[in-house]
Amino acid sequence: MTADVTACILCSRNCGLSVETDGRRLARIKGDPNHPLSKGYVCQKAARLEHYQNNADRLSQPLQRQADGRFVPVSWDEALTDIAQRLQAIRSRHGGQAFATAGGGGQGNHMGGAYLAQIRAAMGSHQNYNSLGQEKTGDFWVNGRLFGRQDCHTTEDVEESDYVIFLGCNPYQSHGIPNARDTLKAIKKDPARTMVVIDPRVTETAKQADIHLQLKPSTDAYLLSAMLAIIVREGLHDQAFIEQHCTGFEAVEAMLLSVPIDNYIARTGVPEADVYRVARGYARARAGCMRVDLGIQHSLHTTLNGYLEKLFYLLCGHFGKPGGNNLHSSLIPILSHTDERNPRIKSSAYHQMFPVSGILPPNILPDEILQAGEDRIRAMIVDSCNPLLTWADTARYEAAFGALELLVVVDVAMTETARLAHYVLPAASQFEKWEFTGFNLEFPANAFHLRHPLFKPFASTLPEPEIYTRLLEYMGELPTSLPWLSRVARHEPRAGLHLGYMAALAATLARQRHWVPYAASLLYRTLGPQLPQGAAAAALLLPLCLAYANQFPQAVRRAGHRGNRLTLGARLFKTILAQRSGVVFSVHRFDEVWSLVKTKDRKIHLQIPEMLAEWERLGQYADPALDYPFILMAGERRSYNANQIFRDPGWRKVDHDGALRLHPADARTLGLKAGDRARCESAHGQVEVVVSLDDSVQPGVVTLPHGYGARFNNGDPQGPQLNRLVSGTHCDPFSRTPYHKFIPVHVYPLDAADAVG
Ligand SMILES: Nc1nc2c(c(=O)[nH]1)N[C@H]1C(S)=C(S)[C@@H](COP(=O)(O)OP(=O)(O)OC[C@H]3O[C@@H](n4cnc5c(=O)[nH]c(N)nc54)[C@H](O)[C@@H]3O)O[C@H]1N2
Ligand SMILES: Nc1nc2c(c(=O)[nH]1)N[C@H]1C(S)=C(S)[C@@H](COP(=O)(O)OP(=O)(O)OC[C@H]3O[C@@H](n4cnc5c(=O)[nH]c(N)nc54)[C@H](O)[C@@H]3O)O[C@H]1N2
Ligand code: SF4
Ligand SMILES: [Mo]
Repeated sequence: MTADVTACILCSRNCGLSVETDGRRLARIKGDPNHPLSKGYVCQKAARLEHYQNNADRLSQPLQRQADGRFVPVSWDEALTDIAQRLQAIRSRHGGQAFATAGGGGQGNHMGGAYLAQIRAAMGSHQNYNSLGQEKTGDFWVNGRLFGRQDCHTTEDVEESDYVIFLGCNPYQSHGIPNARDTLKAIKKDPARTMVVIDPRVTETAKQADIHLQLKPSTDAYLLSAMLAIIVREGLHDQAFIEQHCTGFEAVEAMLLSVPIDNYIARTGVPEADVYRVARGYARARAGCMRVDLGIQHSLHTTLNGYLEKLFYLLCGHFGKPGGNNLHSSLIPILSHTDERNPRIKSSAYHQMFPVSGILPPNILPDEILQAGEDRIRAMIVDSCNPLLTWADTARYEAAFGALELLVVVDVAMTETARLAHYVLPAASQFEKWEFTGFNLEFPANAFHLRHPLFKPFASTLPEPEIYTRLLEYMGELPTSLPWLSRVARHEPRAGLHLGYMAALAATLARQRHWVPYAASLLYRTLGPQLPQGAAAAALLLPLCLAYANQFPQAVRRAGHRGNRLTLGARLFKTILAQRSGVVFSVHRFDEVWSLVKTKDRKIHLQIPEMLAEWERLGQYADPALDYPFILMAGERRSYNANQIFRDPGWRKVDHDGALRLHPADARTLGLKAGDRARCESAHGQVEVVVSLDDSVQPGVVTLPHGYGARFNNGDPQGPQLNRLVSGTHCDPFSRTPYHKFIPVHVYPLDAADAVG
């Protein structure tokens, strides 16, 4: 047994882990007390990571699909030669936009995405589809308008807040906030602090709350409008804050004065007194804070919800202070800024959909492959993503991916998506390579964890940095050796902190401008081999650390790092490489939030015409009058689901079927008992489910977990394949993010004889 440290890869918290390894096994897993953010905290899921590391679906060699559908092993050289040639042919015949990527990183791995982006650059493609485009891009778009750039990302200081609202999120299960269960317990225990949950279900978090507003599904826009209107009409908004920091309040105020408060509250089904109590309580709090997630991002009015939620804390002045909502700085730029009003930003061919933060929405992808005629997407690389199960409309994805001229899947395991690929390329697992994520979203103190490998990769697997660098070389975009840069890196004195190398790199890129997009691979090939312990892939962090320290020298120094203008970033890089449990890289002051606002006047622009127009329309929508007796919330986070990261169903200690939660009164009407099988049918498709009786859901509402339905070891689907129920058009008209939490369905009892085929 060997003791070591790493991090959990199952959700964006990436809690530090202290592990014991036994050969190729993760034998014991506990929280790492030395991790700067999680400080020893873990939830029950981390202990099961051995099922990710070792299971029957792990890939061990490159595979090529034959005409008869069988996969045969091929060498890396054969696979990459053929892929490179086919990509080049598609680029010269149809242009770069005929190529797209999907994924590029999951909950624990963003290293590969930086290298994959280079293939898009080589192809001249802007088509980047990933899962953020099916949940968060509406939010990012609103940030772009309010704060000036779409990468102005907001965070929440839940720990210091005295009035926390959890809106459409269930941190007890999904986490998303630091050390969620401990943090919730601390708020609950403190009589001076208030916890409000706004959720249609009595969730595990709602059970801990002081106040639960159990609204009807997808009525958040009405509830938020009513609360904002109450606040402004009662003069509880923070006029001094608005005057000093915002523009455009008049338009928002005019809208709020016209909101029919009683009517909107009635639509939500929440008792009126509770709505007034929360509006007043939050507005008057010393430090109010809002945490949101899929409950408002996978439900009706997604983008408007994001706008209203942000108005909530901005109008109350709960922004830019301890215990409020804030912006944060980023070491790893996982988001970019692609304002659709800029004529240089390219839209998709068929839907003419614009990217947000550089990301296109998965809901349009099948049409961009199947409907766009000559301008269609013909080739794709899918990395760290399983769209067949995770993106809306499984059947349509099967057709679309089946129609591609070239589909390459880079994954650690044989997935449903991989089964459709021409080439399946086996990646080393996240415990077999250097990894990190860009999920460093904290303010004022922010931390970064570069994880080192615990195990050697399987013989014929490769880490993504090697896969994509080789592909660039096979495509002739980069030479296989760069003797001068390599020599500079090799002969640099240790005390030089790689600054001589950086000057040489800059000189090289000034001469060879077409290599600029390939800086990650250049660093990997030339500086990489000189880094300690084989950390070659992490070389790309050097320029990021230099840029960060250059931009925020005081924040880096406050975090305890030393150095002058030139050396501070390079030292930070060295510390990140050396510190195996993670590093605090910045400590901001709260007033620095204003330097993170990127509008020209450094003010927050409250008036967003598109949102005001949609807000105006809100009053005209009828109650969604439906021919279906139930609303399905498709994609609940539970104790034993973790996206599609685990394939072996044996990882689950409970809820093996991913059961449908059904209210006991509804079960009686339908004649269903716990454990019975049923058919859940939407306008679009159907899945077979096992029923559990549960009075945490409202009558007329049912829920299913996501993360099920994998065909482990080529067997039958384990649990519901949710995305068979959803059409790609069931989405927010603006951001095109899916309405997974509002799917009208029927539930029919199933006889043993008539299984869903
Ligand atoms: N255990 C576990 N944790 C995870 C994951 C996982 O798969 N499993 N996935 C991770 C990922 S990728 C993400 S994005 C996060 C998501 O984390 P969350 O968004 O917190 O998780 P969900 O359970 O999908 O949805 C949150 C809540 O929204 C509520 N809800 C449904 N409809 C509405 C509505 O109309 N209005 C409101 N206000 N609420 C509504 C649901 O009842 C649910 O309690 O979780 C992360 N953490
Ligand atoms: N109906 C419905 N659908 C949903 C949701 C929902 O609530 N309802 N939730 C959505 C949300 S919020 C999200 S974020 C998505 C998540 O869905 P996806 O974006 O598809 O991502 P994951 O499930 O995290 O990861 C998928 C793949 O990464 C692979 N993988 C793991 N480690 C590595 C590695 O080191 N390298 C490579 N190359 N591959 C690796 C795994 O084997 C797995 O196949 O699902 C979405 N789908
Ligand atoms: S699943 Fe999330 S909260 Fe749980 S241990 Fe892993 S990273 Fe931490
Ligand atoms: Mo997500």
